[in-house]
Amino acid sequence: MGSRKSKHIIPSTSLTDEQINKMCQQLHLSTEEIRQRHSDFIHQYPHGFITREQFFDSLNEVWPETHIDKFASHLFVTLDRDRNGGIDFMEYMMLTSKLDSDHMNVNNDENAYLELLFDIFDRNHNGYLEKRELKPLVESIYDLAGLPEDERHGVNSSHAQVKYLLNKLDKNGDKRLSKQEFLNEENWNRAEQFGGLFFN
Ligand SMILES: [Ca+2]
Ligand SMILES: [Ca+2]
Ligand SMILES: [Ca+2]
Repeated sequence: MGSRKSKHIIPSTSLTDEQINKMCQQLHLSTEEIRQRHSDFIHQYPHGFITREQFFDSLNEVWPETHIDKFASHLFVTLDRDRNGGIDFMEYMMLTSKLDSDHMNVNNDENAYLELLFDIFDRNHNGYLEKRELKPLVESIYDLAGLPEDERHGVNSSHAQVKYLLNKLDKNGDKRLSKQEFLNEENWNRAEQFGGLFFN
């Protein structure tokens, strides 16, 4: 047959023992729990993956009043590890493992939220958030917090907020944030002005 589009997703509705074992180890869940979640997942997504459109729709349900598109794009790219344009069960479980909640309501676990943000925005996967990665992070948080465009200037411009965050969180002064620096609760207490947007 002729050439296929590169973004061809092969429907997969079964789980191999190997996949189950891997998830048991990585996510600290029992085999039964994984099978149950898989069965729920397949019930909701009979082809075995979440399309980009479905993903955006479900986030829109969680945050109906906010502009989630940019954040959703970043999140989708992070989750779609094999870059095939769909989130399969294993990719999906990486998200739920970080957010132990059905609706991403993570107020009671700020660290999980921050860790997820770190992973999403560390786009080159080098273990640091650099300036150019912090800007989209700030913009996404503004979107999620519903900060109007016309209020994003002066001290609230993304440029100023990146500077502010680096000033508060970058403890060793290398102009980038390690995960440790980013997850440090004490640092965030000092960066309260911005942190309020995360946790309100
Ligand atoms: Ca995928
Ligand atoms: Ca990085
Ligand atoms: Ca640093």
